[in-house]
Amino acid sequence: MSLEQAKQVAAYRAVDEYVKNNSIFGVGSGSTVVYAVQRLAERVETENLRVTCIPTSFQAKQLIIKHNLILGELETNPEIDVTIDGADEVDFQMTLIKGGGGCLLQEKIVAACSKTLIVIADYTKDSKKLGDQYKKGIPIEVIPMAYVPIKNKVISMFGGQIKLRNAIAKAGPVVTDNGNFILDWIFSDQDLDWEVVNKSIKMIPGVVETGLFVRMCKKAYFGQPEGTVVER
Ligand code: ABF
Repeated sequence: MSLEQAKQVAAYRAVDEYVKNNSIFGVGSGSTVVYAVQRLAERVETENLRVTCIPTSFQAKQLIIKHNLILGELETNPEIDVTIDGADEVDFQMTLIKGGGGCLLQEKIVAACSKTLIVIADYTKDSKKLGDQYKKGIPIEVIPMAYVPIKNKVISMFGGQIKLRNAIAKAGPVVTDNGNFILDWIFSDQDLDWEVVNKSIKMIPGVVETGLFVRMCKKAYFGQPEGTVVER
């Protein structure tokens, strides 16, 4: 089975188990979520479900529109029943690294408004400790004018290295859906207390959000190479 098929089985399983009729559904971002929206569209068609979808990014909004699903917003639907989203890495404590695709801020806002956050991923995202699998570090969304002092502060607090995320070599920094920059923090200590790290980084003026999701995720579905799904 390909990696894409592993993503698909995880996504289908999560949508089948968690999305109910007359519910508000948070739509995550990334390549695995594409399969979740595809499955939701099939179920809406065959089971005549009414599901209002709240996007976590421009990409998610486009997916909802493309599949003719009901597009909602937090202003009118501030309480979400379940959100299904991808992740870059999930550790044994269910701490997530998210934001490899640059959508961490809206993903975290939507997750925080959700009664339940479910992660869907292929087996490469399943990890004992953060950093075992994902080597690109923890994304930190920042106000552009503050990226250098934030970078220095994070390194002085927790060590490691930080890179400003660039769109394409020499084309300039990635700009998020919210007009901010992203720093990728390659941490060197895998035994940090991620809750403390998350809170400490968020206290730095100019930090908008981190890609660390601590105690937010209820369950993860990992699609396996042989086509099964492992749940955590
Ligand atoms: C989003 O998509 C991000 O938080 C994460 O970076 C990424 C997961 O990617 P994929 O599903 O493409 O592997 O959920």
